[in-house]
Amino acid sequence: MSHDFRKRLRERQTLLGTIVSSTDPASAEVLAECGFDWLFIDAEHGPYETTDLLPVLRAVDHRIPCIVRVPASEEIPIKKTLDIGATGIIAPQTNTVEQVESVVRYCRYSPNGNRGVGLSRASTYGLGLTEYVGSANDEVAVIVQAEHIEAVENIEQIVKVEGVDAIFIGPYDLSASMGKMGEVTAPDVVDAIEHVTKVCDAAKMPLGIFGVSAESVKPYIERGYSLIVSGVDVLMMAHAAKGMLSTLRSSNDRKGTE
Ligand code: 3PY
Ligand code: MG
Repeated sequence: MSHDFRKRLRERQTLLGTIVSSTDPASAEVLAECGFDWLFIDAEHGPYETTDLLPVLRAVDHRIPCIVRVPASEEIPIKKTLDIGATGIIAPQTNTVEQVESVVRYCRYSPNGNRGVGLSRASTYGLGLTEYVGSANDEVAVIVQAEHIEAVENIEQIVKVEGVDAIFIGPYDLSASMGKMGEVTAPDVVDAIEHVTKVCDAAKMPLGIFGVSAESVKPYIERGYSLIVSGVDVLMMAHAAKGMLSTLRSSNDRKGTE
């Protein structure tokens, strides 16, 4: 579905999103009602096949941009995800210029790439093929992840790859690649993020980052990051449930002592 997401991203607007990992469309539907600018549908770590993505997109993509993190930065998952109508993709574990260049090629129609041309939901099953192939290169967002120390080392070259719309930092994988599993605030992990930030800022390349809470991503909003991803559907449910239970249990305990 057509959205101005790519344009807003390239203008480096702040775009607030959250991760949808549940394949039940209810999860995306309820989050689409909450006022986010976009949804990050996680087919890398969520249990999604293409057939699970389809009902989620059908439920919400007319009202909110849906960017799908593909299970692998390979041609087939990228092609299928774009053909069912995703507004864009996030490609995980793109550590080298060659990997990033191939992601761009899979996402862009000729002459900018070699995305396969097929009749699919994105082109209204062929009824809108001419319009879709005419606009997709301008509208599909191509986001690659810097989430390994190798990507950090290659970032100066990666930002120069034509057709990349944003770099999305994965602090958890990055920390793991640096021998600091989960220590996303360890000084050398923070330094690596800072290096990516400086290179992207100098190249005017939009940046994104994930954090489990609002607090963890707030500094990045202030730093001018565009793609802000805070929280994961199932984890937010767990936190809300635990918070509610602890409120109920503490009022019950108080009653017991009165
Ligand atoms: C990471 O932290 O590795 C991520 O990919 C966040 O989405
Ligand atoms: Mg990751």
